[in-house]
Amino acid sequence: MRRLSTADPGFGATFDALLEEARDTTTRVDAPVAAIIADVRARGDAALIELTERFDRVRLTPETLRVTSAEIDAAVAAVPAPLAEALEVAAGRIEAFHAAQLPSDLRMTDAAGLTLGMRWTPLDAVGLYVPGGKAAYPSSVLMNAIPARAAGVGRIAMCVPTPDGMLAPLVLAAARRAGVDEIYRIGGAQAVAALAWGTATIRPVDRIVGPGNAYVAEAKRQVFGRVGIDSIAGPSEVVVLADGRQNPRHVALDLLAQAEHDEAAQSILITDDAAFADAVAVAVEIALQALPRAAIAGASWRRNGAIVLVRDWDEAAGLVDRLAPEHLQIMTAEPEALFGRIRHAGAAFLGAWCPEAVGDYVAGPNHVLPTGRTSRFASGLSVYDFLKRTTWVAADAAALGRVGPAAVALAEAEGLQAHARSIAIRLDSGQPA
Ligand code: HSO
Ligand code: ZN
Repeated sequence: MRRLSTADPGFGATFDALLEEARDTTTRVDAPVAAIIADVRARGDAALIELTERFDRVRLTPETLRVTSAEIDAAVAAVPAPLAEALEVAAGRIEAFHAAQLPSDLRMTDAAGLTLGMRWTPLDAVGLYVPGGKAAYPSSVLMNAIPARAAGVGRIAMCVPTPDGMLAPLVLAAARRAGVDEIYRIGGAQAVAALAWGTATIRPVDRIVGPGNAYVAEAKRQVFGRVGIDSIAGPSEVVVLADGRQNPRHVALDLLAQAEHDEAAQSILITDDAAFADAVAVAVEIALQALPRAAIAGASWRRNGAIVLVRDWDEAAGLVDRLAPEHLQIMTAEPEALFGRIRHAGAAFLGAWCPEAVGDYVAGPNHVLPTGRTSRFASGLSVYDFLKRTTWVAADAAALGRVGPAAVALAEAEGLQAHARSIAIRLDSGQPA
């Protein structure tokens, strides 16, 4: 963990170095991924079955590739009631927030008499990748599938690897609650290839979303263009802005909640109170001793963590914009006013009673967010990721008469005579037919 102060003479250079540090150390796997995609394209289900036996030690047939609805029923029944209720609280709240995002179509008639519109249409089919093993987060199933459903996507196909046959019941229960019943027990680059290109048993989709390991991320990159993809998620980040009136033990756990995701995660505290900074540093060490994931959280905190002392909140706001963090927590006297002075963050959590973890599960907004400073130009997952726009124009003879001559002039300047004449012929006749 680094301690920085904006009052230090070398602060500018140290902070620049912090911004530039590459935390994502994933190895390059483009060649093996290209080979897997080519294999799935060439041999379809047979390739999926072979690769799944090799990587997940599971023998499938074309009949057992897909999880049956009886298996999903059994998984739902296996979820203890309190967990099922928690899943319902989360799903209901995520659903309500995403349904509220649905945009309306645009329609306007302008001074020239043209009617202009923009219409939203959901995607036909979406593929959802869910990592297997320990990283199979049921909350992420909800966060990816519910917005697609809310947008009106007709078909959602989910892929989840089942190493040694293991499939968490809560993942299936989350899928069922989110309205996903087309689930395949395949993972890795082969699953992404199947979703993009289709096989005899898996129909192709139009867009693939969901986190995955380096192979999955690279496969998404390679199928991009044939299908749409979401942004490639890097290690998680949080910036906490807290004044000296906050509870250092609360802030310590907020920092560690992010750190426990991944050794490459980054947690940064920005405060205007030096004694508070010391207290949080101590509280982190104490809290670490009681955490089951202390090895991961501790490594993340030591390697990538930072505490930055600022002179005032304006200075803090400037630093946050340069960090453009995935998550921003603001624990000051007037969090909303301070938030108004910050432009770049994937998602913000305002006040002492709003830890980021509440947003990971039950608040309602999405937890799939831009990482690695990309909140400068990117946003979290929403219904917009599952909708597309079609613009439309309607004109009558009078409207064409008003705007047509300008188009003819521009078409002629571009040397495109068919363009020019397709308009001019109508202007000359004064008749649409
Ligand atoms: N904080 C993670 C999401 C997550 N947390 C899933 C718990 N489960 C990235 O936003
Ligand atoms: Zn989290």
